[in-house]
Amino acid sequence: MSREPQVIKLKDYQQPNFWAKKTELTFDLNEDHSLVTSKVHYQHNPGHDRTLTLAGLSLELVSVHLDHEDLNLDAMDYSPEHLSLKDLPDTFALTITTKIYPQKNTALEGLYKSNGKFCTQCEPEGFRRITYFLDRPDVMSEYRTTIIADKSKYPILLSNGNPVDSKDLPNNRHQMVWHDPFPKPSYLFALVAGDLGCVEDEFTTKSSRKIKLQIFVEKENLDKCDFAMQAVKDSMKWDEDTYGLEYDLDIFMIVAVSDFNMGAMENKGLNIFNSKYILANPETATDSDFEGIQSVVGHEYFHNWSGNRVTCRDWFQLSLKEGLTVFRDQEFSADMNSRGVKRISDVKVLRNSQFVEDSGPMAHPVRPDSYIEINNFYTSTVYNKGAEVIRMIHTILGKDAFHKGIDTYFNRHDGEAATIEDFVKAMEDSSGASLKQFTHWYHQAGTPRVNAELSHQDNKVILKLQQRLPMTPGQSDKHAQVIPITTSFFAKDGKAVPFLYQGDTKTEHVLIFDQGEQEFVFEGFAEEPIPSLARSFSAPIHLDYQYSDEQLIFLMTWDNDDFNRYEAAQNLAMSLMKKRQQSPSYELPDEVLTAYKSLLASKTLDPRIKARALSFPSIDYLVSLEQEANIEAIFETRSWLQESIGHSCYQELWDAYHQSHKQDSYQLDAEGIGNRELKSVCLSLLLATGKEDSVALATSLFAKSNNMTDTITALNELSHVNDPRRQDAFKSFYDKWSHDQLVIDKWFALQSSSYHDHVLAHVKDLLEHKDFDLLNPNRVYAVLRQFARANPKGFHHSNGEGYQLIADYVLKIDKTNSHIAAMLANSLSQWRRFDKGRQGKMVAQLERIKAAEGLSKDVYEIVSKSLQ
Ligand code: 0A1
Ligand code: ZN
Repeated sequence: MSREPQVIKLKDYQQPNFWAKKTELTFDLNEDHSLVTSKVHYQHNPGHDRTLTLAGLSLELVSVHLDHEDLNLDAMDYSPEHLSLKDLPDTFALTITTKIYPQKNTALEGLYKSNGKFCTQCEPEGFRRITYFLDRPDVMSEYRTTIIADKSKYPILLSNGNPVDSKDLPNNRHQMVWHDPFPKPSYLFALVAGDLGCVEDEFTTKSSRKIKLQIFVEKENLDKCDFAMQAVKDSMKWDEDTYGLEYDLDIFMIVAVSDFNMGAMENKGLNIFNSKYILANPETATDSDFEGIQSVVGHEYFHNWSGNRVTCRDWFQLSLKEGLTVFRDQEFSADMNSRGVKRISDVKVLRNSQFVEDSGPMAHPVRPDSYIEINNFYTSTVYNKGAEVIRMIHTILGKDAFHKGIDTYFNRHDGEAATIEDFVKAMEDSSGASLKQFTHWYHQAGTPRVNAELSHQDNKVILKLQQRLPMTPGQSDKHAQVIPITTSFFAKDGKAVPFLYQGDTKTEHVLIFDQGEQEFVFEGFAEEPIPSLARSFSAPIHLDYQYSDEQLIFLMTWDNDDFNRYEAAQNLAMSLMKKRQQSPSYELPDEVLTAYKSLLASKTLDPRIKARALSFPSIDYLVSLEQEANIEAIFETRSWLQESIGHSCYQELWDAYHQSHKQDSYQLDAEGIGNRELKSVCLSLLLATGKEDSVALATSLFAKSNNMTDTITALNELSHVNDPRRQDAFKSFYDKWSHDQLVIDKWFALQSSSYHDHVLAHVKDLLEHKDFDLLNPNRVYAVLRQFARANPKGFHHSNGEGYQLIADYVLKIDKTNSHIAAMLANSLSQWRRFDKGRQGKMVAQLERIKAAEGLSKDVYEIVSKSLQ
């Protein structure tokens, strides 16, 4: 960085001097450059200065007209980054023409080209790469967009809203005009131009309006859109049934593109997706790909209300739309599939990314109060912890009051740019409850640690809770938070005990724990029960309760909350690993093995819950729980646990594998998905033993598989095998799928996360492979992010070469796409969690990045905060 970048602060928020009422855009799309003309009708904001300063980025200014006057550019105050006009009247139209180069735009923000198509990404600040504008979310304007392009190359021309006009022009060009009647901020603007195929369907809303649904993809992919289309219809129906929210335009369009920085984008009426979240059929996509598609399609659709109809006043309020929309998409998926399994998946994501983030130098509140680059704040804290905060409001107020609150929020703020306070106020007003203390969840970073102790006297149980919120960067003085602890108790016969609390007797109560230390007294216990606390993960906390292994086995068997049953298995695994670390001769006792065997044998348990109980906490999560983690010891004990279970339960795992393996039939339903997941976990534990027949089993599954889920299960296992069967499998996979980019991403990713001994050299080879493309985010993620995040053995090799490789690529990629470079740089930020040797090596790479000439502010923010 040549100079210290500016820090943007929430407390400095001010309304703009002018509002943009109407925006008319004309795009003249060409092969070398494009011309954009924006005619914006501005209105003065009373009481504010009469200077209008518009944001730009890498823009070439061609002309400016103020109403009808052609302004002399030589006398104007402008640069590629801004354009400023003084002493303006109350209302006026400003017409600006800019010249831009979408073909050279590798940042994938603003207008760019992907695979021959023009497309846009404007959130958060990409619109300023198109034209000079008040590119901030509180400026909402009605858009009319004209697109002009070559008719043969770009027969499809799309923008937000409804199509209003189209015509042919001379020189084989044509134009299309779109009008979006809903005022929106510039970050929701979208344009697409290309030669695309379209899958069409229809949805009839609850008020009997017919909505045309269109998914645009490259023509060879038209057969891979059915699942996504069904997800659109399911989302529309779910939002009507659950919240009474109906779609508003006459047409809803989705376009899939192959170069995209994130998952997808909710542009009004024209969602643009990373093709990974649209294209799927059972031959090319895994069960988890299908789940991802359903939840991302839902997420973007739900933004039409939580994000578009009611948007954010400023980017500090990002969680207002993202936390709420993630909560909505999580609930949608839970309703469409298994609620328990979904909760386990969501908590896993939270622990593996948000808890890790919250315990490191990038920890920030759900509503941050400052940033250097807003792109760095599309984090799991804003998204996933934000969703947990909404979920806690739901738990505390109850479903009915929560839904009333949502109604109030949308009715009150429809068409506005709102704040998190507005949301909380709507919840308070409609429920009568005070959420004042609750809002600490929005302002305080860090994962609370809750310590629980239980005592039993006569027929009473006393639960003593203590909470502590760790210090995080810039925040040392913390307040007690309101933590809902959903609680049940089990008697020795495995039944939930009805108990008396606050005048009510039932088997489950939500405790509102809002002081540093608090005692809860319950009545109705004939014997000392076993507690089941924070059921369904009722709050995003670390809960410490000293269970014995025997109690954990009991809960694994009897708890009727799917999540807590899984949780007991996780805690048991952690307890066993700890015992092994403390005493290297420790072996699994018979009771533990019997518990795992009966879990596998259970006729009633959902196979997916079985599978999850048999998969153990990730290395990253285990590291995040330690001060200076001994990663080798963590790695060894985790492998020991898998290997011990594999050896001792070999026959049971073998049997469960074969019972789940329905060779000839493939079903994309709960039973099929459950069987495939259980089969995968069994195979993994069998292979942990290294036994020859387990490798043969994986090889045979790979050879005979008729669907991508089984193929990837087998290839993943073979990827760690140190013999030619690994290379053979990868070669035949590549030969079969080299034409399909999304499948080849899997091929790259599995090799990058392999635990074989020479993986670093192998990753370097992959980076030289003819199909590797530094400009394609999915490919960069498949190789580099996968290596840094999913291969702790390779990335954290004690020679530090993994860190060096990532730093080399951060610097390379920063020159073309700073957003992706910053995400990659983040993988070095957890250095404090490791031993002194690794710390030194990670810091050296962070210092090297920080010292580089011409660093983007995205990467600068990550590395400088990591080093603080
Ligand atoms: N609002 C989108 C996320 C998104 C953010 C930034 C992007 O490009 C820089 C793209 C998408 C969502 O939550 O789905
Ligand atoms: Zn979102």
